[in-house]
Amino acid sequence: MEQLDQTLAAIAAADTPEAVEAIRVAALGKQGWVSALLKTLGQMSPEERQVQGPAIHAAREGVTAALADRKAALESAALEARLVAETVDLSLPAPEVPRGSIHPVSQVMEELAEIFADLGFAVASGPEIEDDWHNFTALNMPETHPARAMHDTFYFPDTDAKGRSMLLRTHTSPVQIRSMIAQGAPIRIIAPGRVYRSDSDATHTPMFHQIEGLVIDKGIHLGHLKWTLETFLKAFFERDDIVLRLRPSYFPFTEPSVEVDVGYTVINGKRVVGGGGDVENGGWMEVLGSGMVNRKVIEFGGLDPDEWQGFAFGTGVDRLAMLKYGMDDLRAFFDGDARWLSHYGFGALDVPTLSGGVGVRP
Ligand code: 2U9
Repeated sequence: MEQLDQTLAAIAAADTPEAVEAIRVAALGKQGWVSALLKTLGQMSPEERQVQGPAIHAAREGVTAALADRKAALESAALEARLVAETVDLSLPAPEVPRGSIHPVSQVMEELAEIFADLGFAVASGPEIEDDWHNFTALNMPETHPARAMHDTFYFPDTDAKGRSMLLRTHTSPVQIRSMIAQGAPIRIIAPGRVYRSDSDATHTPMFHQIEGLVIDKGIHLGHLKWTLETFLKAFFERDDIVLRLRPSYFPFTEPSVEVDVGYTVINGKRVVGGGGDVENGGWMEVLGSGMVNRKVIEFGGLDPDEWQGFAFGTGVDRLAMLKYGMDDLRAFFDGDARWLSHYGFGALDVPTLSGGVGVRP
């Protein structure tokens, strides 16, 4: 078969995968010569077919095998050529790696999540753009409540479809309201996140980070609150000599309300959390607000306050970070200064764990 010899010669001479493919199409493709020969079998006499049939099929198999061999040979030659051409110089210096660090706020949020997870708290989140019902009304701050004015709220110009004023949440409390409504009781959550107030000086930024906690169950009392906060502060500041002072206070969402001070000791002119209190080189600083959840707030959350009680607390994450890691200007937290970030930032592998200590420095 002349065509077979020509095709086999062409395959042997083909030096690219594209050339091999072109030969395959010319021989085995729909319009190819092998396919044309196969079609002639139908018109042949049985005797003729007995001779031609095996010959044509043998030609097809021969071409198919030659194509596969040539393709494999070309591929292995191409791989060989790449392996020779591509070299890695292991003596070269390592390439510049992207430099970055975990912001102290992120690190402290992780530490807090770790500590509270160990106490059985889940992390809840919610929208930063809120309506005034979830941010104020449900927290026992009706429209005329003076606390609304005190929050220096950023309002949006338009209301939502239900006619409610829209705003940037002034605290993370609406997250707990949404959780109560969505999941009912019992509840044990922390809500960390960004909050916004129109306020700006050395100790206030228009955006800051809060963490709030909420426990709702049967028979919850102030003793549970005190134990939880003491356990949390000991784990966070990694010292056992943490002393708390609970002072009566007022928040619309809690009744009674309690402000929590922690004892500090003055060491080299700096306040260090731990010890302290009413001793000569010490004092008290406020670190948390808290209280028993107001009955009205439990009702707004869709629960029966005669059946369910709870405690709640709130504090500033940025301030906790400053107290633990010794920064003195809150504004630097949000300047994005690379030198500040490399000094105070954490390595990506410094994952806080209770077993390894939640505050290991790089
Ligand atoms: C629900 C019920 C009660 C959360 C609470 C505080 C006290 C508090 C602020 C202190 C200064 C945070 O950093 S700060 O701005 N917070 O004092 N927050 S009790 O009470 C809640 C929250 C949600 C449903």
